[in-house]
Amino acid sequence: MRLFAAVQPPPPAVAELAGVVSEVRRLPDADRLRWADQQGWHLTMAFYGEVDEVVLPELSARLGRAAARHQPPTVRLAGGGRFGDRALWVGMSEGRPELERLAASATAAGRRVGIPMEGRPFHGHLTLARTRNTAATRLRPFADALASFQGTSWVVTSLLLMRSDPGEVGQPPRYSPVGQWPLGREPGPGVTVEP
Ligand code: 3AM
Repeated sequence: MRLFAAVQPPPPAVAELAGVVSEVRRLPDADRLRWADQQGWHLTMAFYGEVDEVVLPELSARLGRAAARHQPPTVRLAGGGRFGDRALWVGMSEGRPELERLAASATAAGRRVGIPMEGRPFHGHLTLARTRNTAATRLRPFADALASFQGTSWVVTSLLLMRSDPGEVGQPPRYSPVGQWPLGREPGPGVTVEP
């Protein structure tokens, strides 16, 4: 299964961002983009790629211990940007150093269970939309429209292990949580890990 570690904004932060995104989606050509489903909005901490299920218990244990070592950071989503004309994202104005450290721990957890981790630097973004392979759409107007966005701050309370499954043709991938661990304290018996 295709896995990555992430943190997710809480419902009020999702609602706030959804309001801004609905404005941005009124721009010309917005319907040519593949907009991420807001239920799956996340900040990626580490990308593991295709991982054999047998690794899941050890990866989960390591992610739980890593999460426990990090105090819950306060983060704020702000501004917009793009990766070339491939992906449109909202950035962060608060909490980036803390999330970068959490991302380093999530990356180390993957490496220790034998996943070949790429050395991509942490960026600190929440992907909102991707362009379709077949249609070249300029993302700059969308990124510009997000430039003045300053979200309300929120506290990251947990680290998630997410599974990514390909969506229908033309649709974004579907993300589902496989495990979730609290930040700053030992995981209790209520932790869910579903292979
Ligand atoms: O939604 P974002 O952009 O934060 O871009 C992919 C997505 O992150 C990223 O993993 C997340 C879930 O798919 N991703 C995909 N392939 C990747 C790779 N080879 C990758 N990140 C790093 N290396």
